[in-house]
Amino acid sequence: MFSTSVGKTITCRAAVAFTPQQPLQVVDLQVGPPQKGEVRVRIQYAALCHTDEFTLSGEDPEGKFPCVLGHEASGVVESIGEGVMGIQPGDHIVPCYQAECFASDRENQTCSMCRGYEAGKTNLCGKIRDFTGKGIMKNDAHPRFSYKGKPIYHFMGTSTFSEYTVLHQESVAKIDKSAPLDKVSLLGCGVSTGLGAVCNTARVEADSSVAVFGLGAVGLAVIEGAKLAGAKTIYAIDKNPDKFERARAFGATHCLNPDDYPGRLIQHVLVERTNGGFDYTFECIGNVNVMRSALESAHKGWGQSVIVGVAGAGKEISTRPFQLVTGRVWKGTAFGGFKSRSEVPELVRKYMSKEIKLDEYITHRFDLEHINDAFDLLRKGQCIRALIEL
Ligand code: NAD
Ligand code: DAO
Ligand code: ZN
Repeated sequence: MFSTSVGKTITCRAAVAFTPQQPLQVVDLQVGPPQKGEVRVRIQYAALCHTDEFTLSGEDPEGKFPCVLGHEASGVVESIGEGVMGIQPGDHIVPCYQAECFASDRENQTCSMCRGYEAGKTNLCGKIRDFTGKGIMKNDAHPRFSYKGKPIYHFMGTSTFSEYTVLHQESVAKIDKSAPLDKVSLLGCGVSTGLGAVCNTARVEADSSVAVFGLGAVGLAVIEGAKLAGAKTIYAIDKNPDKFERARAFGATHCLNPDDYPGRLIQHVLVERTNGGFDYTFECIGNVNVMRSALESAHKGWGQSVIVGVAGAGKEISTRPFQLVTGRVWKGTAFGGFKSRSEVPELVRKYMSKEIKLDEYITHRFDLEHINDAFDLLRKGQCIRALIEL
């Protein structure tokens, strides 16, 4: 089906972020053929995540402009470069901003974080990170995108707001072809992150108490994960009360708006109401003040607080050290601790067997030409996941 484009530059529609704080421009973009170790993908669906908006706002120190944003998506492999192992044209895939490298031959060694002793300690991969962080490809240190002869940078090694993108093979999770590509696109970021924060990072146990700060897709997935883990009490906290109905439907047992307690620190309200605080708390906003509230809402002696939200450039967290001396644990998570290429296919299987939700997170659908309308909804807090069909 793609035989005429193989080895050639493709011109396709893509939403380009030329400068921070400006609407994306949907233009005809050139996408070069995949080089050694690369995979060119026809993106089918791409959702908007808060992190895309964060980068477009100019807050992300790694945001390199002009670029193609987008990192939560699904698609079909159009062609592969030399040396790509285990991926074929026609394969259905989920791009993974958090890479994972596999050993395939002597030339394609794994990084130290993906093998042996260290591999059991982290899902972070060091193989292509230096390049994805700079918006370029490892093979020649250039981007594959160009517009009017000028380079357009990649974003998070994914750049999914384009009909075609080029990925390092380390960023490609091959999935079951019978899975609906619209739904499983969400497994590229928000839902996987929330579920993994619960089951991999915190390891929430049955009958425990949980507080979730921020009820976007990530926070809802934390609620879903906590319910699956058998948590007895799940507090859902957000300044937007419109988020409460869905949070309850996902499994929240209590909903709370900090604005209903003027003049009080929300951690004091929560500790009082729960007779000492929670076993596990999750910050899913990216606000350093809320990160402190989440830590201080964790129970003295054993409570764990997980930072999931991404804070603005230069922001720092603080608390009184005595909060940690007295046994609270502060942690963070990237992609929920999942090893992306190995574990995304398993998450797809869980969706197919109805063990996890995805449909319920999709609140809006747009075509690529209307992507800025989707960003407006995200900024106003009016969508959970808006899906762009490409
Ligand atoms: P979102 O914008 O859809 O949801 C955030 C929610 O927080 C909204 O409901 C909003 O009303 C609420 N909120 C904002 N300020 C608040 C406050 N002061 N108190 C209480 N509630 C408040 O975002 P999302 O897509 O769910 O992402 C959440 C965060 O997770 C973002 O920071 C995103 O960058 C980050 N993220 C991290 C990872 C990771 O791997 N660590 C992965 C995906 C997303
Ligand atoms: O330095 O190896 C590394 C990992 C960097 C990527 C971590 C990203 C975590 C948060 C991303 C926000 C969601 C898209
Ligand atoms: Zn690696």
